[in-house]
Amino acid sequence: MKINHTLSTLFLAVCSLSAMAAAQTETPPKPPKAIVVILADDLGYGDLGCYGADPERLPTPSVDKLCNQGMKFTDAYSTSSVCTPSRYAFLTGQYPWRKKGTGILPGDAALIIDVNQPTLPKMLQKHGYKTAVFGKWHLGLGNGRIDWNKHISPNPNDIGFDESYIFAATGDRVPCVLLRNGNVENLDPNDPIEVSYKHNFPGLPDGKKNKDQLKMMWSHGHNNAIINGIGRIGFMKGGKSALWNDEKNAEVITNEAVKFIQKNAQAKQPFFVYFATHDIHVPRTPDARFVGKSRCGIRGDATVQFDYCVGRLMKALDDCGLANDSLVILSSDNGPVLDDGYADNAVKDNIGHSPAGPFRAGKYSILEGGSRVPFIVRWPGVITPGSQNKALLNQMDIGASLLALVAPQEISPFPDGENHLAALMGKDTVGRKYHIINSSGKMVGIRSGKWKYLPPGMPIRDGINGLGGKMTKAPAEGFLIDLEQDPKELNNLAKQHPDIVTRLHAKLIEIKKSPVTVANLTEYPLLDD
Ligand code: NG6
Ligand code: CA
Repeated sequence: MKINHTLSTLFLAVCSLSAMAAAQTETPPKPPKAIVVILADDLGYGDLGCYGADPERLPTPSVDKLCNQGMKFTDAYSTSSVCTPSRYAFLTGQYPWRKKGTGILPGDAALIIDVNQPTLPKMLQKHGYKTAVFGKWHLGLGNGRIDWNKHISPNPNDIGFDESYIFAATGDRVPCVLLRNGNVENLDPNDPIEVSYKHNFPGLPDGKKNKDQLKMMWSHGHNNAIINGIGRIGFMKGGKSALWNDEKNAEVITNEAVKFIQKNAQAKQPFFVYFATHDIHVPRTPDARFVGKSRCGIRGDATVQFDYCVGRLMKALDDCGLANDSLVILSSDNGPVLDDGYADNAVKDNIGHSPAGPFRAGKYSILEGGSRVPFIVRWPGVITPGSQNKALLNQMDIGASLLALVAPQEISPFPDGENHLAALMGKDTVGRKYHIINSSGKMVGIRSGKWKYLPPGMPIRDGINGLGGKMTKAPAEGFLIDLEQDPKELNNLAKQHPDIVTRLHAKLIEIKKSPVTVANLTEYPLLDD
């Protein structure tokens, strides 16, 4: 692929800057045998004991232990306040708003990561890691028209995963089936799957008119197909033997991840796990063992289930003798939400718990609650146990930072992700100079140091009930917040500090227009098997 000469020169200049940054980091430790990224779904900044949740109300002992053994980041962000763009950025190291079509995807969308794009798993593959993803994908599959009854390609294995055991989108979207390496599991060829996001199939009930068939009522949307007594987004026919069991999904996915850990540990093969748990996204369907185990309703119970899964993964690493030879990162794809479309009493039962911690709003918002997420890093022997770090980080930086760990001499192929290995190791407490805050699509603001700025007219969603949140707009002078003094973002200082507004506004425009965007044209083909 040809790249315009001037732009490619600029791109190389940017790359050499990041290579210099890598060189400035102290000699990195020997790469770990295992790298595990646990990415929860819709888990808020305040949803874990180690981030201030009351352990009596919401016990998360396994995550708290992980945190005590490692380092807790206070100022880390998901790249967007909704899933698809957030995960797109995590895997590609590119801001999602640079690319069209990275909004929340339906379950039958085409894969939005180009098979030639650089990705985190491809990079790790290249440096000797076996790579796998388990759980929620939500980045599309195939090229546009999916036949669920055949091998689906491209799939996660075409963008750098050696193994994949996933569901296509979310638990509330059809098809409600699991796919192993691009093939629907347990499918009976005599009962083929058909999926439509436009119309129902003749003779099948929908959740809108057949409420009596629902075991969990919807509050908005989620009234198309009825699968396992739950209304979903989208319609689906057939595939009965392949349907997942909502209550068992977390365990099933964890079993797969544990098997992968054991297999590779036994073979002394370095490996990478992207554990994309569905908890605590809707529909919240924790297994009976976890129901009532929190004192903040079903959302809390799903968090307890998430914590249990984390415990199992950590035990698997320990049992394989990898405790000190594994780098574990735990975070969430976006902020919290109470009512996200099902009448599951999450709002009513939440009393006394603050899902976004000290911050305001949640999922879908450009306010802090939308994308300021828990971020924990554990590597015993390398990272100081029980430490805390206020470095400004973006999940998109994980790729470039891991590259600096596994191949410090190599130039980063990630266009927007920065190398902050030093911060991950606890040697730097500053991190990014600038972080672009993204709600979804083109809704962007900027954070630098303690300042957060949103340009005039920027839509701001408030509240923690998702799409039900009240909408306002940043005023004509812009929206400038001192996050150290005002984590709830109540006091707009734009009029008092026009100089900072001008500087951050210019920077935001500069980054948005940055030629670094062309780096997604870089060929980064998959290695031959
Ligand atoms: C919204 C859904 C919500 C959730 C979200 C995606 C409705 C009314 N709301 O459109 O329930 O599925 O999409 O969540 O349908 S995410 O975490 O994957 O971004
Ligand atoms: Ca999410």
